[in-house]
Amino acid sequence: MITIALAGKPNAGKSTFYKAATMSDVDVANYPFTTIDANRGVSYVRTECPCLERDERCGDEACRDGKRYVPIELIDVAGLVPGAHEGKGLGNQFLDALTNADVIVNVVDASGGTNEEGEPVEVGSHDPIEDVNFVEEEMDLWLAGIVDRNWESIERKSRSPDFDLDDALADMLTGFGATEAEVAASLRSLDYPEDPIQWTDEHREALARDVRARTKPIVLVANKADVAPEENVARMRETGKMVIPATADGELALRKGAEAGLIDYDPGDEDFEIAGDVSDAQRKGLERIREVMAEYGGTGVQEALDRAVYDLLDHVTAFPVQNETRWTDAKGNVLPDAFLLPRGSTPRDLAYAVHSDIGDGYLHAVDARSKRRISDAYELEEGDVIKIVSTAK
Ligand SMILES: Nc1nc2c(ncn2[C@@H]2O[C@H](COP(=O)(O)OP(=O)(O)OP(=O)(O)O)[C@@H](O)[C@H]2O)c(=O)[nH]1
Ligand SMILES: [Mg+2]
Repeated sequence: MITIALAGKPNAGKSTFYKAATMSDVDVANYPFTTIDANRGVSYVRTECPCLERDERCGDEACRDGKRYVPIELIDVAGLVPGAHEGKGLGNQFLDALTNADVIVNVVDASGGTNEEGEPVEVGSHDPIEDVNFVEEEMDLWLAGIVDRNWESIERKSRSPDFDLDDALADMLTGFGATEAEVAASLRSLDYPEDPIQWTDEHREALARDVRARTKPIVLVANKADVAPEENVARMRETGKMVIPATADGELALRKGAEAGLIDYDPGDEDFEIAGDVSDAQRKGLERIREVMAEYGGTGVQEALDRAVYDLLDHVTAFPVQNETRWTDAKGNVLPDAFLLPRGSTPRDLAYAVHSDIGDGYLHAVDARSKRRISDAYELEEGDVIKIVSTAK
């Protein structure tokens, strides 16, 4: 499963985002370091369900009237302060929690109402731009530290006649979630001495920064958009990075309201409708959230997850079925599964994602829309419905 980690300064709203996105009960409070141990849970990215092309909607939890929710793993970690890679704040234990993340969502308090350490200050008095780069910087330097600490063993291995630098570095960096191909691409983009003994700190740091950028891309969430001066969001956007304005608090209120039957709202909707009896105070709160949604096209929580997976990681959703006419599995469930795969994946990759036996026994695949057999080299596209023919059941 794809893993998204929420990182950022203390008190920025990471746990609120997590709570809204997973609907699990975690501590949220207006002071730094509320979260100490990482929270892990299941959340979803939203896409269009192929059932929209058919007469009937799927009608299960994962598909709400054609809005399809595909599971991902979400991690909420302790707040990070500048110098964390050297042990400041809660230190680098939480950086370890980021090792198995595929993508990072950096939750920034765009309101400027918390300082560098996450302590509450007057709204607008801290410049959120300062919080944009330091997460990246801390991750880079933390990885550089790991590379440094492991370098002696690389030097030792380099004395062996069959030493290969690519392989040795790939071995060292797989723990960080880097694939062999990513390490090779990094090395191609850098200038360095052949002999590891001649590498300097600068060489190692350049490698760490490049590998980090390839393996842990970052989406910025401009949180607390409900109280943030508009110019703060605009200035965050001027950095050229992917920025999603959000109100995690607002999303949490909407999800709770929907659960209680007070409103009609599905995560990622741009608006909601009041459907139950609400008090005047509730109505006022909801209308305030609606204003923020109108300004930014939604609460931003679902959008941040979607953009992380579909844009930054460039994944597509494929729907394997057993019956290519009815789009069902053996039990008759319509479009029972959805898999997220990197763009460029083939039907065989999908078969392996379903089960390694199905992958091993892969014979061919059929496009359930055209009912035609598709080639082994076909690259899956968003929303493909695929029947896999395999010797395994
Ligand atoms: N106005 C506003 N406040 C928010 C929003 N999201 C979170 N908050 C508040 O910000 C404070 C911190 O929220 P948390 O979710 O605990 O922050 P955190 O980043 O997990 O903090 P640590 O665990 O200490 O690192 C709480 O008082 C939240 O209610 C938002 O969208 N708007
Ligand atoms: Mg927290």
